[in-house]
Amino acid sequence: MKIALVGNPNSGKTTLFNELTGSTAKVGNWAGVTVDKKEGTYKKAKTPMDIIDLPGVYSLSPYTLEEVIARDYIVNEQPDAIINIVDATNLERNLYLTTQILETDIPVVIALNMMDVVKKTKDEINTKAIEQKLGVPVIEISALRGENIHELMNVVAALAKKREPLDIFSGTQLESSYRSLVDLFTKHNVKQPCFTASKVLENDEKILSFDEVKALQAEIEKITTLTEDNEALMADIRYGYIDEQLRSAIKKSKVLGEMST
Ligand code: BGO
Repeated sequence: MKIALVGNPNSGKTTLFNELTGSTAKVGNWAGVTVDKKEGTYKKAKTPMDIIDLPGVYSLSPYTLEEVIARDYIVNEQPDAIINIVDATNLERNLYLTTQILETDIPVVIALNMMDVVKKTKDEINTKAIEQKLGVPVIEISALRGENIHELMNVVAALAKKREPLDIFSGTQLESSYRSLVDLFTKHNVKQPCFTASKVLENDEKILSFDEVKALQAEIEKITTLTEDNEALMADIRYGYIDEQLRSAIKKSKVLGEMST
């Protein structure tokens, strides 16, 4: 089983990777670039799992080398599962990446890290509510303290082969374009049609330049007009979704709530 670790910089990805792989870890480079590629094996499962640590990213946009490496790996290499490590002390920001990962059909477990810090601040996170809203397991961990790691990996081992992609577009002004693009890409066997549709709506030039997408340019233009405003509009839709769906699952302690306003 091939498992990819994906998360924001500073979410605790290296700490979790080291905890999972120990002395099996090997560091190389991603092909042709000087970005670290770390791989290792989690040996404590019934069947050992290959763990690959993708570069820390805030988004699956095409702007940084790290983002391109992460998303090319997810779309082209199709890992068996993704562990999306999320910093629980900075949930809304981290979930921006999560919504993009969930637009693929790859099985995902969210590892809600830094729970030792959250418990100290007395913030409340309703993990079950997040699971229900996002449709994937959410496991509270502390990578630093090695807490709940085995439970996390048991859940990873039990994941199904495919997952319904997340749909953040219901009721938004891009809903009908999104649905038409998904239909178009599905019909033409484009990889990860939902993720690709969402990236096209972001006016993502790298995705638009892929041969399989470029070949459909005329049909895409019939469905939607892409402008420079699309990227900001998509960011609003993503944060709008996070806010609307997950507001009730996160309760900041008074002190922190007051500090953050
Ligand atoms: C420093 N709990 C807590 N409390 N901290 C954690 C946890 C957790 O579950 N997981 C990770 N950290 P990386 P990326 C540091 O390095 O794994 C901490 O970028 C410090 N360093 O220890 O590197 C972890 O790979 C000095 O903290 O993240 C690290 O994703 C003072 O989160 C940081 C304080 O973890 C980032 C912390 C010199």
